[in-house]
Amino acid sequence: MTPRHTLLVLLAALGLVCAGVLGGARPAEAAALPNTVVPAPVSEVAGGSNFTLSASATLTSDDASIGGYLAGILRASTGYALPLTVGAATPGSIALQLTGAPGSVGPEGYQLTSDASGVVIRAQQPAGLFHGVQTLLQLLPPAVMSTTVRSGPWTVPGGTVLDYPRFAYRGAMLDVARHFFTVAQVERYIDELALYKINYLHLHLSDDQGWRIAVNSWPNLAAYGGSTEVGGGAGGSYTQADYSAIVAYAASRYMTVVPEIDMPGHTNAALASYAQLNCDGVAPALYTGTNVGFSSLCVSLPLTYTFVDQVVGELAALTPGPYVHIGGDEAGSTPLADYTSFIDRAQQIVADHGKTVVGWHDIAKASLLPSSVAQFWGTTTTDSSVAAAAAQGTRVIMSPANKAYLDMKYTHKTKLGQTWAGLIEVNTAYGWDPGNYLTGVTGPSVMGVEGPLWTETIVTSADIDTMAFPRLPALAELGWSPWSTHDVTAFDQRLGAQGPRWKTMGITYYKSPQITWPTGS
Ligand code: NGO
Repeated sequence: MTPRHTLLVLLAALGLVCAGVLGGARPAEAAALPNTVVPAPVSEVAGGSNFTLSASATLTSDDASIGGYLAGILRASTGYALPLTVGAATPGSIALQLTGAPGSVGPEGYQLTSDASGVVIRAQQPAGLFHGVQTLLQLLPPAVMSTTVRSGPWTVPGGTVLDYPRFAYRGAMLDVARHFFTVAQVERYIDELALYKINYLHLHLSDDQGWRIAVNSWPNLAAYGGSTEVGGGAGGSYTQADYSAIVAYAASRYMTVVPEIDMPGHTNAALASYAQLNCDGVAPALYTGTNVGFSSLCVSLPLTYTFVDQVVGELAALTPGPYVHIGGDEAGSTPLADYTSFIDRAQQIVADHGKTVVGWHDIAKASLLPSSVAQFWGTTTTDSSVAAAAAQGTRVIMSPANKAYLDMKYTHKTKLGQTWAGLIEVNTAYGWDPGNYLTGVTGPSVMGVEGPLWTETIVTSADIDTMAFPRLPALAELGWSPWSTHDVTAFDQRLGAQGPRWKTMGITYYKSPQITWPTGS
C-alpha cells in the first residue's frame, strides 16, 4: 500500500468513526474514493456524502459542447432528461465551470468535488473540463457507459480530486497504411482514447503498402497508391474532407492529430504511383507484403523536393496542430549521406510550412532543427545519437518498442501481432518510467509517451481493441499520472475496474491473467 492509499484508508476509517459518534449524521456509504480511476489522479481525498444523480437533475456547463458530450452519455444510460443549462450550478446538478479552478491544474487539469448537493468540475480551459468529465464517468458505475437505459443508482462517491498531467504529449498512433481503417473506425478509436486522457492522435498515413490521404497536386498517390494493403485487400484512402472530419472529431475530444508521411524509406506506394519519382524512372509494382527497408525516395532528384514540398504543404494546410511527422525510420536502402541530406531538407520544408517536425528517432543521425522532436522506438535503454540530440535540446517522445508497441503479442498464444520487440504483457507495458528510461533523456527532454499500433496483422476494430486494451490505458497512465502514484498492485486493481466498462461499451479486450477482472467484465 502506498502512503497515498494509507491516507485514503485512514480518512475513510475516520469518516466511519465520525458517522458512528455523530449517531449516523453521516450516511454509512461515505467512504474512501474507490481506486477506480485510470490514469491515477494527482490527488484524491474522500470526504462528505455521496452524490446520487436523480431523474430531475440538471447539467450546467460553461462549455456547450462538453456539456453536450456528457449529457449524451448520461441521458442514454440513465434515461433521465438532464436538461443542459448555462450559468450557476443548481442543487442536485452536475456543473462544469471554467472559473474557480486552482492555478495548479494548468491548461489540461481540473478539480472535481462531489457531495450530496452535486458534482462540480472546475478547470481553467475546456480541455481540463473534458478530462474532469472522464474522471466523473469513471467514478459513476460502469453501466453509465451503456448506450441503452440501465438502472441506477447513479452514485458518485463524496470527495475531491485534483488532477493534471505529468507530460504534455500523451499519444496513440494508428497505422492506417498497412491496413486501411475508415473514418468511422478512426473515430471509434478516438472515443476510446479520450477515456484515458490521450491528447495526440498520430496517423501513419503512408507506407510501402498504401498511401491513404488525397493530395490534389499528386492525385495518383491516393488513387493508385491507396488501392491495396497488406495481404492484397482493396485498401482505401481519405479524401481531404475525410481527413478534416477526423481532425475535427479528434478536436472535439481535445486531441490533436499528428499526420505522418513516412520518408525517405517506406515509400513504395508513392514510387509505384509516379514513375518520375524513381531514380531509374521505372515505377515498381504495388507491394502487399510486410518487409521493411527496401524502398527510398530518389534523394538526388530535384522533383523529390517538389513532391515533398507539395505533399507537406497540402497536409500542413489541413492540419491545425503544430506537428507534421516525417517518419524517417528504417531507410535501409538510402545511403547514410543521402539520408542525412534528405532529412535536413525535409525538416526545412516542414518549417517553411509553419510546422514542427516529428520523426522516428533515426532522424537523430541527421542534424536536427532545435524544434524537431524525435520519437524513440528502440528496444535498448541507451542510444548515443538520441542522447546527443537530447543534450542539444531535442525533445523526445518515448515509444520503446518492447514496452509501448501495441502490435506486440501479449504472450506466445496471442493470435494477432508480432514478436520482434518481445512479448508485452500488461505489467510490462506499465513497468517503466518514461521520464527516466533512456540514458541521457530525462527531465525536460521527455515530451511524453506514445503507444504505436502498427497494423500488419490488424484488420478490424475488434483487432484494434484487443491489442490496445488493456495496454493503452497503462501507457496513458504513464503519460498522465505523477510517478509518485506508480504502484503495480494499485494499478492492476484500477485497471480491473475498467473491465466492466469495456464490456458495456463493446470493447473486445485481452483478459490478462495478471489482472483480477471483476464479475461482469
Ligand atoms: C517498426 C517499423 C514499422 C513496423 C513496426 C512493427 C518503426 C518505427 N518502423 O517501427 O514499419 O510496422 O516496427 O512493429
